[in-house]
Amino acid sequence: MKFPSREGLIVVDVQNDFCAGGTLAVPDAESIIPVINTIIPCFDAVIYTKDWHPASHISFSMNPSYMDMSWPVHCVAGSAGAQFHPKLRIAEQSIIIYKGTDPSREAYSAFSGTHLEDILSEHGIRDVYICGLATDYCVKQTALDAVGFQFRTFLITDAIRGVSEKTSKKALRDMNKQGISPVTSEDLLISYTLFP
Ligand code: VGL
Ligand code: ZN
Repeated sequence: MKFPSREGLIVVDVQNDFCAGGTLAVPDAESIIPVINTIIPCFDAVIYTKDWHPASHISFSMNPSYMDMSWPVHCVAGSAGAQFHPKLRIAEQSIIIYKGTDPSREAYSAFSGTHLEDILSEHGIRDVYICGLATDYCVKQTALDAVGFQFRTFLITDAIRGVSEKTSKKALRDMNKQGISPVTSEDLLISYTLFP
């Protein structure tokens, strides 16, 4: 008998510093939170990632240019800016992944320097659905790595927001080229209603 494939949701970096009032606020970031909250029950497992940098992280700059991947100080481990946005629903028995913890290395992907691949495999998850912040950086790299690790990878297009429109458009093209399928929260809710 074939095991059914279990489905995991990866919620990337929905943290205060990436939302309005944060040090690296992504435009319109908060509008994805109610969308994410409604789809959480559709999944067998929910993995939340946190950008979690030491105060001396290599990406931090007093004069950040963004385009060269230098950023203002953000998501310092343990700080208020690194906490989840207070409106984000945290599923019961959720898994939290901390990334970017090495001071000398940038790590956009949730698989980079973490045990995420093992955790997904241990939970029997072969299909991963990705949402969160930011489309053009951590969402993109997480999705591309998921494909690289042979997960069937989906992008929830109404539950992501990017730093810039131009780089987000390119990110969507790059992800599409690698076989990442776009879905909407509505698709997920409909199929969950039909096949709970
Ligand atoms: C991110 C820039 C720097 C992200 C994290 O979550 O996309 N972007 N650190
Ligand atoms: Zn970061």
